[in-house]
Amino acid sequence: MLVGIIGAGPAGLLLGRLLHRAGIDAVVFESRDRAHVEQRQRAGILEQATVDALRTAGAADRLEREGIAHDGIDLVFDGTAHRVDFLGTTGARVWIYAQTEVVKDLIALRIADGLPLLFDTPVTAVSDLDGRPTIHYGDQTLTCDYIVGCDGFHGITRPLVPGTGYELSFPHSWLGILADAPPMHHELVYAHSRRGFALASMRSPSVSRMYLQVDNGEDPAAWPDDRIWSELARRFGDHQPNRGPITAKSVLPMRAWVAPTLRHGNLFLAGDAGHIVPPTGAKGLNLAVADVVLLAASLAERHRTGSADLLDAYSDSCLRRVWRAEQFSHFMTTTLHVVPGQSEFDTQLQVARLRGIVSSRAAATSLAEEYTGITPAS
Ligand code: RFL
Ligand code: PHB
Repeated sequence: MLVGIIGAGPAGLLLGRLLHRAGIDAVVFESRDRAHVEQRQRAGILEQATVDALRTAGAADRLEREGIAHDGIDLVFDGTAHRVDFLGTTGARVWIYAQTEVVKDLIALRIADGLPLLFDTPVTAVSDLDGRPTIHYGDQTLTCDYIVGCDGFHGITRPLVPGTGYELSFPHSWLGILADAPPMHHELVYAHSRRGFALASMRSPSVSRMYLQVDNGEDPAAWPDDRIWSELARRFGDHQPNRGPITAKSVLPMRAWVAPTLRHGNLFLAGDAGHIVPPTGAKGLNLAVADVVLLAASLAERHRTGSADLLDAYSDSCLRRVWRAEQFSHFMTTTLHVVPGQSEFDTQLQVARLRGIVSSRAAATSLAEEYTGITPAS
């Protein structure tokens, strides 16, 4: 069996690794160069199931050494911090280990194994999806048994499944920064304030990753470092950021989108090609990993036994989990952000909802289950 994988993000790289361990050949195509793929700043939080998948794939050696376990988060509202205990309520935790590092680890393994990974090679088209599907790149083609679109939200495969997707845009964006400064707290801090949302995350004991709600279309150039630090300071209440040199600054729009199906003939979609969530729930990377774990098992069953039962169930199984994650990400986003022109009534409802979470063990447990990803998909 030969599988053509389009995209060397976490989805494509992990799928390639899992297929290799199941004795299935794959070629991974990536439009960008290696340095670009390894340096693109993205997710930071791994669920336990994601860590387990990387361990099973034999790709967690550095993660075991450098990953930082988090047993809860702080929620700030009305200027006061309240802890939500994940470990105590659910027995589950999450891990800080940047997506850049997951990607570097998977690329290094694929290269060490001598397996095909073609950088600077954009796939321009795919054809014959109902027969022997074919990948077109440069002036060449590769005919496969299956093609998997792991080419993200801006790739070429997302529009190829039948039907139109389901979309929601939010009336705000995030300004994300990296700073050479110790994290302001040992766990993540999600802050609701009348000036808008803020999030304090981290990449290491000496590097902070922080996000600030800004208007859509905001220019990062309008945010000199001093303005960022003073705005963060106003939004975090009890906690105060440690200042340091800002080494990266970008504005990210917030959107949700779900494909109607993750399959068209012998083309499957996985990761951001099939669905995106607003980042407030920290779900995107974890969903991408869950997709390819299931897809690899389904292709392996097809390869080993000839049965297509798991492959036929792949899209529905994934989309059930995706919609649960959309629901949680939407809840976190709408509870914590202040939309332009929001009434005081709505702000009071948000604060009451947050107070409800931190004052009820049942409500806190529910948030912890959703955040750590231990809720069953169905
Ligand atoms: P990716 O990572 O976008 O990779 C797709 C790859 O496909 C390549 N490509 C092509 N290659 C060949 N031919 C073509 N025609 C191609 N078109 C595109 C691209 O160059 C790229 O290398 O998708 P993948 O693998 O599905 O991974 C998804 C994750 O990257 C994404 O869901 C997360 O980053 C989302 N996300 C978060 N997820 C979490 O689980 N936890 C978090 O804490 C979290 N934080 C975040 C996030 C995303 C963010 N941004 C930038 C939207 C924080 C942010 C700020
Ligand atoms: C991150 O560390 O980049 C991060 C963490 C939690 C989120 C989103 C992003 O909800």
